[in-house]
Amino acid sequence: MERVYANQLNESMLGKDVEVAGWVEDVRELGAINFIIVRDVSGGVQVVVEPSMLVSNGIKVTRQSSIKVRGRVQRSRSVNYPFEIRAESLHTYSIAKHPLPIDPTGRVSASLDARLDARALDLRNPRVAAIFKLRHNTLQIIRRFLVEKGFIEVNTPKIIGSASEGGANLFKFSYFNNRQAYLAQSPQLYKEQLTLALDRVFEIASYYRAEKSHTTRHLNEFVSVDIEAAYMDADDVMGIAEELIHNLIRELKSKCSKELSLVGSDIDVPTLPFPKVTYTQAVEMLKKEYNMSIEVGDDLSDHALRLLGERMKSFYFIVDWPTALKPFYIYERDDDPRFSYSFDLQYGALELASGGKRQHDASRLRKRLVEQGLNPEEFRDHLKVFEWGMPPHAGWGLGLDRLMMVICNVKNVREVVLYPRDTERLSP
Ligand code: AMO
Repeated sequence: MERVYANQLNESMLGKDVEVAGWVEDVRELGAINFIIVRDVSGGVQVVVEPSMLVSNGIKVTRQSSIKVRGRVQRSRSVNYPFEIRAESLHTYSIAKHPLPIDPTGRVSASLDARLDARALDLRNPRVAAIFKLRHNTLQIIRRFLVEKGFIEVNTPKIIGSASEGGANLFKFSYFNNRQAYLAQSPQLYKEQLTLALDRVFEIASYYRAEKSHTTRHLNEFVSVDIEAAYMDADDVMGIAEELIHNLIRELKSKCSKELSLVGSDIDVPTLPFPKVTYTQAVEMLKKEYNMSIEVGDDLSDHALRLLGERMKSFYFIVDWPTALKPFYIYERDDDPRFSYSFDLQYGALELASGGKRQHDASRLRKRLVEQGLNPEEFRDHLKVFEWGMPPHAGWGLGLDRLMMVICNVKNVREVVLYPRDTERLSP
């Protein structure tokens, strides 16, 4: 008999025999007649069972045990379940051993740490599962959007021989003879090189940063959506970012309204174009309106971004950052090289993405490496590509985990990552 999922039960199945498989969410023993709620990934179903069915090899079937039920579909009197199954047989695959570390129904609340320690079980909570269904849909929609825009999906190495984002935050390891190796902080150098022949590329992958700080938005391993496109400039790729986010939220709202409401998200489809503030305007605003002691050239601190986020609560870009604050590969503005064709995409105080137009001239790139205290020798393999007819190009990297925080309306990035890695967490 073919397995049906809880959400597939319908009028046409009344009187027919079906089989459902899942876990026991609830048991209500009312003497001669017992009800259990069997839940699977799609939802819950009420099952009427004989008391003897709830014992397997002399052991009582507990909540969360994995079972299969076969029986006839009938109407139910329950307000929550229009149909129920009168069990003809119940097979127990495995008994859940109590006490369990958390209650995945959410009736007994648990700390985020306790939930992460029992993540596989935590995912049986429909609210938590909804986060990861939204994440899955987000990935599907982003992939489709970028492919439609002519981008080719690529996979670049995560074990690399030179820093992609400069010296800080690198995970180093010694394994390869006479050669220091690193875990990739981003696909930056490769995605740029690939524009030479493939024109438009994107990659969705995990990256690694030795972040020492323990915040609600930093992890040591995070997923980034990266794009890079030949013959585009910063404005072009900002346009792609805002269109992507606009389409994504619109599609999620139409396809995943159930999941959005389960996670308590009421995100609106943002209007296009997203507002743009130049870095210099942001600094002036912070000085004048918030009396902050900040000068042009200073980085925007968390505090500064929080103040800006109070005024700009949704998506907006901060553009034209000082060249010195941006990595070596960013292109200086033609009209004033102290500033660059760069941007950060913000959601209120939260940085979601950064990007810009890239330096495509080999000698200027070499000069920028030196200015940033990096050794051009270590970038020899990268620099030589720039002597093979490099096109002008631009791109961005969008933190998927942070984007999911915004979509799911959660404050801690760990909520939207299955098995987060941070200075305090290496398992499960
Ligand atoms: P950047 O370093 O700003 O840019 O990273 C891009 C985006 O990745 C996310 N992010 C993180 N998310 C969680 N934990 C972290 N430790 C973490 N670090 C970064 C953020 C951030 O905006 N190569 C450039 C992008 C480009 O220019 O194309 C880069 O990596 O959402």
